Amino acid sequence: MKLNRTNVVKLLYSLCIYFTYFYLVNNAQCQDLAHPIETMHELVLNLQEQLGALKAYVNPNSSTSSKDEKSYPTSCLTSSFNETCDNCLAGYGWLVIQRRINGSLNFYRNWEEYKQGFGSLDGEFFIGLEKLRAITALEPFELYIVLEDFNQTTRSARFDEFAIGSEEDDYALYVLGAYSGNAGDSLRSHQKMKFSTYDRDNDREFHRNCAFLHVGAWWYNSCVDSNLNGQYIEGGKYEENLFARGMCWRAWRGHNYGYKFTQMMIRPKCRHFPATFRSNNNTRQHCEALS
Ligand SMILES: *[C@@H]1O[C@H](CO)[C@@H](O)[C@H](O)[C@H]1NC(C)=O
Ligand SMILES: *[C@@H]1O[C@H](CO)[C@@H](O)[C@H](O)[C@H]1NC(C)=O
Ligand SMILES: *[C@@H]1O[C@H](CO)[C@@H](O)[C@H](O)[C@H]1NC(C)=O
Ligand SMILES: *[C@@H]1O[C@H](CO)[C@@H](O)[C@H](O)[C@H]1NC(C)=O
Ligand SMILES: *[C@@H]1O[C@H](CO)[C@@H](O)[C@H](O)[C@H]1NC(C)=O
Ligand SMILES: [Ca+2]
Repeated sequence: MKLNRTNVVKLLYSLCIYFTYFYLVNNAQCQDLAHPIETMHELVLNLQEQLGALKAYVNPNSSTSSKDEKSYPTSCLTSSFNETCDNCLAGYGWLVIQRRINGSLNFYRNWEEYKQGFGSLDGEFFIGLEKLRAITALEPFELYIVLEDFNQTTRSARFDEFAIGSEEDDYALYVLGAYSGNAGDSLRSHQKMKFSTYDRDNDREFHRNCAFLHVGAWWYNSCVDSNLNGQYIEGGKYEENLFARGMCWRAWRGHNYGYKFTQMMIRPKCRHFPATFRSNNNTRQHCEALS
């Protein structure tokens, strides 16, 4: 995109719509905004693209929008990114943002990698904090976490609102709505915490580095009730001296158990999703059998 007069006008116009939109959302939480939101979604994504181009124009060497950047999807409503969309475990329209299946991918990574995202969409991956921020800023989202242990039991935790801050806020977990589910709420103590990686210590532990200590990356407090980006530990149970270094979720199996499968998913809150016959049997085995 060239920085000419038309484009600048377009940009300002988009900005104007952007802020009007935020005003709307903040003032009418979940009234029927589905249609305007759909339109805004497009506009905002468009705007982000234009801003990227503008940045590249102003300072060509700082270009962050590299060509080899992975095109992780932003929505499961209009597109057919079927591998990152889950329509079975918890009903329709869930965008998968994190998945662990078999420990084949290293999740002990630095800030930049967590910012950009890593892994492959059909296996283990993390979608990236920058993308997660951009998506959850668009409208209210809910979060659904699926955990499966090594005994083939599945449990879940759902939060009726979820959003993270920008990089200036270190992607803090600043919105975490009401919990429901049967895995217990092991995210609450991480609410309002900033994201930390081993090379970016934003936790509340003064003298120690939680990401380093728990071999992961998370919204560490001081330090953990959950650690889903921790080490993948075959068999689940691990020794006490490895305290909470696995992918633990304290409220279900405690600090010293790592799950076989985890999946974090988000979905826009203010939509009318079709009811689904699949949603009342939320095990991975069941979903695989259906597909
Ligand atoms: C951009 O990088 C190139 C090569 O590294 C350099 O020659 C050029 O001066 C830089 N331009 C700016 C605006 O920093
Ligand atoms: C995704 O969709 C494509 C084409 O619609 C299909 O070939 C592919 O098998 C699907 N992948 C999965 C994992 O469902
Ligand atoms: C882990 O799962 C991925 C995706 O299904 C697969 O490609 C890979 O081969 C698996 N690795 C191991 C060690 O089982
Ligand atoms: C899980 O499975 C193991 C081995 O089959 C068994 O020893 C253990 O009691 C089971 N735990 C639970 C909580 O079901
Ligand atoms: C749930 O899934 C299991 C495993 O596939 C299956 O045996 C069971 O019949 C399903 N239950 C319902 C209510 O669909
Ligand atoms: Ca610290």
